[in-house]
Amino acid sequence: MEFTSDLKQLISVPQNVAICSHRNPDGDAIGSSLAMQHYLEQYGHTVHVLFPSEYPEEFEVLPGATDILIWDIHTEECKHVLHKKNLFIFLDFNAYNRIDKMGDFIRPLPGKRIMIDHHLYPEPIADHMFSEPEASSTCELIYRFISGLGDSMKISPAIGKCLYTGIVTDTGSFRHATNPQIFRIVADLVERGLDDTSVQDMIFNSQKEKNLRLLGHCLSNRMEYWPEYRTAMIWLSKKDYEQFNIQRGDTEGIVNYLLSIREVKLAVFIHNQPSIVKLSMRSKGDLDVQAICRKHFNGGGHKNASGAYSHDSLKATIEKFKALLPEYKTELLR
Ligand SMILES: [Mn+2]
Repeated sequence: MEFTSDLKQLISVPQNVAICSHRNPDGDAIGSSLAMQHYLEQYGHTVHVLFPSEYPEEFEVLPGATDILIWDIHTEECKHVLHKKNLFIFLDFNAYNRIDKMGDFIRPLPGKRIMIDHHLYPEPIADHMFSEPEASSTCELIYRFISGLGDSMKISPAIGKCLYTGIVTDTGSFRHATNPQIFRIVADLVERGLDDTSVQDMIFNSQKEKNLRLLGHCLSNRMEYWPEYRTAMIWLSKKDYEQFNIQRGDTEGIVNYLLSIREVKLAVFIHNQPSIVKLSMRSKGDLDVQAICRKHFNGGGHKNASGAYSHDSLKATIEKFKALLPEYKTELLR
């Protein structure tokens, strides 16, 4: 990371800052946003964190989480707050369309912009762009941003907790997208007072009973496996959504269970939302699901974890997915 004097000036002189992250914020979005907030507040900045939509309930114990403004819920307050900002920091996304209507609102506003992100194909949406698709998480980049500015001593236990949340969630507990640096970073966070066990409990031991029952239903009744293509699928219908009273976030992580089958290389979770059908794909090794999502289902993300959608019916989407498998047979069996 390289820091211009203009950027150093922006950080060290108090500004009125909006930190924004993407729709359906995950652990990395919320962790990086709150860590950045706690860092900037030490310089006397006035900071608000704004998300287009709600974050999963388990993250509400992170320091500062309950003060986050949600565009879908507090639209007028968000507009009021955003009008006063002179610095916008975009974290864990790299195109205005990832923040929907909030993006349309921010785009014409004056003020400087900083982007820190690890997704592919960034759009030129900021004056200062830190785009590193090789990074494990935006939280890793925030750590490097703070320490690169010579402020390691400002990394408090609270900041450590937020950063560790994003690192653990985006690497699937250090199972993918890792690098040597990430282990050093975590060691440093622990030395700076991070209570890592409490983060693990927050993420992994905070399930509701109904979610465990839903998982059981998915694995028993909604799973298909095609060993000839080393591919497995779980699907959920609108009826399933009603029967299990599925809310936002309840299906998070279900797709990963498919990868726990030794032979599986490609995993897909296909579920029926009110107006569209959504697909979440995961892969092992070199299989690039980002390319599959992009080419066939208007989606994208990362090589081993991507999302997409379809305007076809659930049944037609499943059929389309199945029909694609022969095209990727060589890669799947490699
Ligand atoms: Mn991320």
